[in-house]
Amino acid sequence: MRLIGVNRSPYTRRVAITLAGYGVAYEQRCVSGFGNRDEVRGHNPLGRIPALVLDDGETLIDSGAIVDHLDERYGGERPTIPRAGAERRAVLRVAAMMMGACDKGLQAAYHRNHTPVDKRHQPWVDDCTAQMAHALAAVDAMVDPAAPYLLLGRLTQADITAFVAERLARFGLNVDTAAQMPKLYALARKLGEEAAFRSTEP
Ligand SMILES: N[C@@H](CCC(=O)N[C@@H](CS)C(=O)NCC(=O)O)C(=O)O
Repeated sequence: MRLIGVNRSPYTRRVAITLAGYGVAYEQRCVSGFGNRDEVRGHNPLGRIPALVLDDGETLIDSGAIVDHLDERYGGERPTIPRAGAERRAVLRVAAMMMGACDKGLQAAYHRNHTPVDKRHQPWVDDCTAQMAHALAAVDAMVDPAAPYLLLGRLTQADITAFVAERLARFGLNVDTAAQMPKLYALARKLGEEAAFRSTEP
């Protein structure tokens, strides 16, 4: 199995953490959508990472679809997204917020990185960053500092997506998460010490 993408991408890291959490052996090809467009398009016509090339050659694209497959294949009774019911809806709600937060954060970063200085529109960057910050604050409010994980007392995609979104906000957009979302910041630091998170550090 080969993971296509660099772990500084929150979506790729999400998949890498999920693979590591399940103890699945995989190789990784560290390419980025912008830096290695042609190679990435060979796996995903959209030119985006991550992609996951399975052992039989089938290629999966988009972190959500990849995680869905990993849960089906390796999740057993404890998939990272529960299979049905209220628990599934709760995890999907957090994951949707956190992946959406990453989308907004990257829109701001792409604008900053790909727009000539005289064409930059700071209100747009500020609006994207505010959307990301509001979503992170909503998840911060859900954190119980006494609990090891956000939901269900075990690692789910709620934690994994919150972790990657917090990191993108902190390191990619200079959001002071320690001050603005202190419980989420503390949870992310705690998760960062777990093997699946540590071993996928970019
Ligand atoms: N919804 C996708 C988003 C993937 C995505 O936006 N990846 C970024 C890297 S962080 C990318 O490849 N961007 C290049 C581009 O959009 O051209 C997922 O969850 O996998």
